[in-house]
Amino acid sequence: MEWDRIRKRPEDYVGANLLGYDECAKTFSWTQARGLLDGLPGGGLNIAHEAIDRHLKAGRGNKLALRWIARDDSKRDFTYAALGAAVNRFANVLAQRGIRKGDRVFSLLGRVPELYIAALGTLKNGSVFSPLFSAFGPEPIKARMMIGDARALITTEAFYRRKIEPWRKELASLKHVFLTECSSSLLPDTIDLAAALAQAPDLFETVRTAPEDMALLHFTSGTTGKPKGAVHVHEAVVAHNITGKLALDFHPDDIFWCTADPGWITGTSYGIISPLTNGVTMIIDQAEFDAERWYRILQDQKVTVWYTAPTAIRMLMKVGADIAKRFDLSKLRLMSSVGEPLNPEAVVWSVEAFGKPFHDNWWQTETGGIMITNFLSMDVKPGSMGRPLPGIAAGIVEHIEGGDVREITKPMAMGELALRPGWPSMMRAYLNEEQRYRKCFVSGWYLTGDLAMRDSEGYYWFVGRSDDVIKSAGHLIGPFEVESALMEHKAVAEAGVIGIPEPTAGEVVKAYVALKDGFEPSEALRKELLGHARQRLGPAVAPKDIAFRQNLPKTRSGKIMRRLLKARELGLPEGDISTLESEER
Ligand code: 6R9
Repeated sequence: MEWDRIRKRPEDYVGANLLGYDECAKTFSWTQARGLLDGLPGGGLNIAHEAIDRHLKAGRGNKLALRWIARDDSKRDFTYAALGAAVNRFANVLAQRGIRKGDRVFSLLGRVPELYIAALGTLKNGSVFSPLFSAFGPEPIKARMMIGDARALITTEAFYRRKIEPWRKELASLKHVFLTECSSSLLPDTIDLAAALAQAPDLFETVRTAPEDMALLHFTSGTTGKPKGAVHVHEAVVAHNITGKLALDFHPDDIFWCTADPGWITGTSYGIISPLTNGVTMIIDQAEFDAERWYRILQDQKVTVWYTAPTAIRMLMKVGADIAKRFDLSKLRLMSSVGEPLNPEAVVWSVEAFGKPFHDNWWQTETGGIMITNFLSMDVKPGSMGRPLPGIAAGIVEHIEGGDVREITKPMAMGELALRPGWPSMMRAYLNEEQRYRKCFVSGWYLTGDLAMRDSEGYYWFVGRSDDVIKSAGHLIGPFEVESALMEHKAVAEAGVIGIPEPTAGEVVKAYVALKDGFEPSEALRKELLGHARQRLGPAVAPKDIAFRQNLPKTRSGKIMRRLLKARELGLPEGDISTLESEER
């Protein structure tokens, strides 16, 4: 098989929503895309209305909206009507307690029905939904809920005890904590969500939100400083809806499975909103990755469109294509992947295992929706992220004097991936961080922080990040947050954190630590620090390895040179070290 190009034949994309890329890109308009949705009277727009009520109005209430598969394989089905009723109950639960438009409602949940009900009920109530990753430890949770001014939280009793209760008193804004999976005696200052839902009415009139009202708050990490809260508004639903049609090729009869964690933006944009606005049926699996289980779900649920991530694909590769062939996966017509570089081998392997390629796509927390993709109707070039969505103008730019950037049009020239701002799901702010937000926009471009190249056919190729942010198993990790947690330990004087390549997760977190006087490196201390970081940060963020150093390389202004730590770890050239202050002793 050809490695550089997987050719699509017309029978591979019969009935695709996007046919003829150039024509579609030329005639596309966001106004038209907005016209596919209902809106609210008086020019309003509300994501939950578009995801549910629009279908109920059109008589599609009996359609299956979601099938939830529990860890023990038991199942719960929700039609659009049943989901709508549960969502209304949740919105009433919020409204009854004085939680209003603009108030921030956080979730710390796995993939359970309450997550979907809470997300949509929050939006319907005009409040702002902010999902957290349940593998976070108390520290990242606290930081995000403080920045976000959390007013309410939905979580399990077990998470609450371990991750919230120890510091809850420090967050005065947090007035309401709703618990799922409660034991018989309720903890003080908490509300049993099931009981509250049971007594709430199942009718609720959608709060009149305007297109520019804040709807979602998604946290992301930078190189320095605290996590950033990317603000998204109700108008984002225009992009969620149309990108679902164009990039994931949603048709009404599709059965869609998005494996993303709910704490990650993919879990909201494409794990909740986009499939529902498109009226498809979603499959939700509570359990973690397991190759056989996944193939069984694809087969038994007759999944037609599947959205997953490179780490999972590499784990499937490890167990081999033969297992895939034991299952009937003939219903599967589109497989997509996002979050990290998808290696060309994985794309080629997918053709062997499934008879069709994975379609890589690219986007970010900040962009709210898919920006670049390999379309069903286009040849796939393994290793490339594909081409920009209609309505999205992308470019490769270089930094020039005076702080400006300019576009490089030469094919395969490397530069920073940039986008022309203006699509509906673009973040509107980093919450309370005007300066950090403004820095993303230069010379009329939004700078993504990723390095990439574009070939002569307009396909984009990912090169790497232009900053020190780490992507491990699809999750963005800010080195500063990890360094700060390590520095809290009494033995640590300095910490530098980098991502090092690892075949399955893409990158894993490694920390370098210099000790305070009076402490000596030892295996026992190394283990203690690993444990400390894991307890504070949670397993998804904590370093997998820690190495001791006498001193860490720093710039003259005192910044730890993570780039140099990385070059040394990997045996690469050290590059420009003119700002290095002192060599390690
Ligand atoms: C949706 C999401 C964004 C960063 C992004 C880039 C990396 C995402 C990628 C990819 C290579 C792809 N990334 N998709 N790198 N190929 N197809 O992942 O959002 O968590 O904010 O991460 O992930 O570095 O800038 P987020």
